[in-house]
Amino acid sequence: MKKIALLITLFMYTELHAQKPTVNAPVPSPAQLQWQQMDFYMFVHFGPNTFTDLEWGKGTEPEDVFNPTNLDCGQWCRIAIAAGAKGIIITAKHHDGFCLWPSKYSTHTVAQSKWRNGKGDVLRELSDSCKKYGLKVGVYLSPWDRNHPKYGTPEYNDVFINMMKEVVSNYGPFFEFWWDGANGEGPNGKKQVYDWHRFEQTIRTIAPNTIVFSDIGPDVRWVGNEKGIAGDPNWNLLDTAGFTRGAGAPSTDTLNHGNLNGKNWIPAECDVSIRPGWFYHKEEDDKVKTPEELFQLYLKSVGRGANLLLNVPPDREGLIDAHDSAALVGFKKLRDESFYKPIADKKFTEASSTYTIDLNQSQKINCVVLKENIATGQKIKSFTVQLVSGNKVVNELHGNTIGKKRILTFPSTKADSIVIKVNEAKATPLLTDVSAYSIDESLIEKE
Ligand code: FUL
Repeated sequence: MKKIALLITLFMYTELHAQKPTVNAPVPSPAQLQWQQMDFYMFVHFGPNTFTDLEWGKGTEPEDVFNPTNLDCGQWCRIAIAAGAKGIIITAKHHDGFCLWPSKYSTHTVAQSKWRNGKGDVLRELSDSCKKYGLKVGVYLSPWDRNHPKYGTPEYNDVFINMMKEVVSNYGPFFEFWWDGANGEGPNGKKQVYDWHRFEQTIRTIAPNTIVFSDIGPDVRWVGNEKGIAGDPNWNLLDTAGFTRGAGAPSTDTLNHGNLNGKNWIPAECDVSIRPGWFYHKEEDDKVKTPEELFQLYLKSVGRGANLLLNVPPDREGLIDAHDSAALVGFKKLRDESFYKPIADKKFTEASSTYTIDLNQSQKINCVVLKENIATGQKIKSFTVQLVSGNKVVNELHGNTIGKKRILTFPSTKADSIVIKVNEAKATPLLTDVSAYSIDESLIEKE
């Protein structure tokens, strides 16, 4: 028995020790890999709901309701940059069907409103501003449309496809295209049978490098909650066969964790609002998440290998409110102060089952950041971080997956070296980066 155990241990050791990382399919596409490095970007919910105080507009709101008195997408961009966000995704059309651009395929758009005498175009202004400020721009287009007279008939699928083509050709390229899975009733009381197959074919043809989000991808999946929290484990893999978007999606638990042996590379995105609602409501001005709360969300999203899509809704002027911008600047400051000066930062190029980081002297640390080389697949199933002081393990942390980035926080511990042990992996893994920090004790992860 003992011999067998020894042989298995030896086999596992040689499997994992000091080798080149092997490719373990599925792997990310170059566009997904690039998108995964973005970590954090902003969501903007803006439209008639901003003016009616609703979350789901009925689709019957007069177009004139939409009337931002002082719209400035440059302000959104400046705030996004101050927050360290890499891009902005806007609700170009929410469930009420109102288009923030003058669409040829709807009569419920900015062009029918009195705003700027019907000449206003939010999507134009945002895409131009993002270009100017070096931010990426993305678009949310709700397939559910409570206004469009064709909704509930096969012709509506053509309308939706035409709208996709219209926004891509006039305002693209987009880094991300967001398909909301909601499917309710339209103006004639009918639900639409979405032609997802054609929607997918269309977007792949007209925007092959755009990352497409929906509950089940094809490129990015919903994380299964709107709280901004990814699971541990968080696999970038998902099985989609037999599932559909919306009601037919995998369980929220599956979306939260992914599938260990999933057939498709579909990483998670954590969408969450800085306020209780997705749209701006004045009475929520004092309910904006604090920098500390945002930092906790960062640990639970980006810190678990997902991307964070943080919604910051502009007000009726068309500006981001001072409560939100202050919280965002505070959030950035906490990240900067925490991560700008590592106590140790070591890069690795050889795959191994054990990684040792010498801290040179005894140091107080409470945060370790690990990065797995996901270009060859996500492999690590279970790992241990040992904090060592004078050859004694003084603290030991356990985790499941690592993925593109894993941030672990723990009560401050004095250590002179850190040992990372890969306990279980799907194939020979490579940790590319291990860094250690001493962050403000009040910021360590809370349940
Ligand atoms: C949901 C929508 O119903 C909400 O209004 C919001 O847009 C959120 C991001 O997605 O499905």
